[in-house]
Amino acid sequence: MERTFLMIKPDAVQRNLVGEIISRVERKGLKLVAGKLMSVPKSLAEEHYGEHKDKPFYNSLIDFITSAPVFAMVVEAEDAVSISRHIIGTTNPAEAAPGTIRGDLGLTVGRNIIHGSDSVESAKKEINLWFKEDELADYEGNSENWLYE
Ligand code: DAT
Ligand code: MG
Repeated sequence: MERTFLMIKPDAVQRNLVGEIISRVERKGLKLVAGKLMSVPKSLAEEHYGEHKDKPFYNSLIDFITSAPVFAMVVEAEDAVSISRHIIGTTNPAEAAPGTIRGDLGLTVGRNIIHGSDSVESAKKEINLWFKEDELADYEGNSENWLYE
């Protein structure tokens, strides 16, 4: 089993889409391991988006992520990282496929609804950055036999 980090961004929280998005994640078969609504300290936003420090959109990205609460999550599945990137859709909602979270719910790259870790390595890093060990629930899901062969 693999874990990944998802974060419903301020635009989606403000647009009352948290339930819709968690519902899509659950329906896909991803198991919720952790979740919390939180305001993001600037230092956390900067560490999370450190790889984009030199990009022209960096400052507005940090302003956006710290502008209102986010809903941070950890989910688990076989291939959780790539499966969740798949249901999230490509970075720019204007180009994201219909049926994906960004494709169905967003319009512009600066307001693209949700973050998902892009590799197993960054998932580990981001889970550690956003959650304490005791916030992660270790439990047996009830539907595994019907999700996996
Ligand atoms: P992703 O979130 O799909 O992993 P990313 O890591 O390349 O995309 O970028 C992080 C976030 O930065 C992205 O979700 C939205 C913002 N962003 C990316 N490219 C952008 C651009 N060209 N203009 C404005 N914001 C951008
Ligand atoms: Mg990314």
